[in-house]
Amino acid sequence: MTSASTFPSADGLWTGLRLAPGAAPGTTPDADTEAAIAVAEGTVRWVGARSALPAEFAGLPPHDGRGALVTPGLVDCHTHLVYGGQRANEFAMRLAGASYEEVAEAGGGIVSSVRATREADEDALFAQAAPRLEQLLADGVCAIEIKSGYGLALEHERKQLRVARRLGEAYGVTVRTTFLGAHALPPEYAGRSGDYIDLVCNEMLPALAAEGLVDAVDVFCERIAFTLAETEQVFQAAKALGLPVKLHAEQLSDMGGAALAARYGALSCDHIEHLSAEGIEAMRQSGTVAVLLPGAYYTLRDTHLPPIEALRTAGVPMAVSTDHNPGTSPALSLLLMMNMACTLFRLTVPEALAGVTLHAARALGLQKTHGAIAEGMPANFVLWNLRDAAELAYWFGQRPVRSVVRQGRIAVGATR
Ligand code: DI6
Ligand code: FE
Repeated sequence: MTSASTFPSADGLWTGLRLAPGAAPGTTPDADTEAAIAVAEGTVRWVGARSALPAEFAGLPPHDGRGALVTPGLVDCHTHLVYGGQRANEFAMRLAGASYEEVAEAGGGIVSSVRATREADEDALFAQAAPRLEQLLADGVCAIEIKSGYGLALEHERKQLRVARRLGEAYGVTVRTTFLGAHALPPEYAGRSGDYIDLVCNEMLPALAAEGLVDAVDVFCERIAFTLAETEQVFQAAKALGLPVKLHAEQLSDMGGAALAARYGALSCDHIEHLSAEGIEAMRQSGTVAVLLPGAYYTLRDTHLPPIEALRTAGVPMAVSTDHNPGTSPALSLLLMMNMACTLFRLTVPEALAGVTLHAARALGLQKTHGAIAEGMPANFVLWNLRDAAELAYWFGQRPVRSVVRQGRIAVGATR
């Protein structure tokens, strides 16, 4: 177990750096110009070409970057990291020919993770999620979203969200919690979906929000999950509490979820393989981020591509995330997701990099503190053993991290 408070401070002058394109918006040194970052009290005070460093920072204690490529700390903006058990058996079922929907209808799927999550206590859930978080952090993740949705009852959703908060404290990583009580219908509510949504809206969400456990609210709007009307009911409950919303939208079919979410000013719409032109236009107008989840697309062997070119043309910001979950995306590398976003979805490398930094931060409402290296922001950046930014998406299965500065501390690879 790591204790964040034991990481050394990153305060000082970081030199010998090469900034990846887009890493420090507003500064222009290219990757061949030596860059420097001045950090004081855990905050970036200055970033730019070393030759332009203001004298006031020149005397700070040095950290030699030795030519490392630098990006902002990565942001994994859509995960279901906290759950009990795993579902390799369903992977085997699908290999034998069953579809995701058939597995769900046979009592597997989300509901089997619900059983295992309910059986586990908080410490057990923490112990199971911690090694998964460590894998993601090893790729340079500095902020992560963690959803509930495998408890589907007040006490069990609470357990998941509390574990999410504890993980953030233990590892010194920014965690945004998202309440996904409307992820699946719990077995005890079979045939009573309306009653369950009432419970989500009137009891679970208000109680968990009052406990400070909810940063945003999400719904799985899909044929095998909740309808558009049920989704709107949850959004209204969120709005009444002043909480931002997000949506699992148009993953398996076009439900019109994205346009609804956009009307509620959603931070993001996620998956969106079946997103319509109207959905794109609504997202453009509301400034909603499109979160692409190539790990789920890959695992489900989906062939229906999200409308990347139309999103690009409309200027809708695109983020990329792991969607880490035990059913459809047991992915533990955000770099691998960059590779898949490029290979499967044809994102460019700069798009994929912005997708796991700038736009991912925005999908969490964290754009003031994460996703860029900028004066006044907490110091979150990664030094890579790479020459070229394209290598971030090019290699897969490699772990090229050299050092991670997370929340002003050197969480990996102290260099002094
Ligand atoms: N969409 C997904 O891909 C996951 N949840 C969701 O709403 C699947 C979750 C699971 O199968 O456990
Ligand atoms: Fe998901």
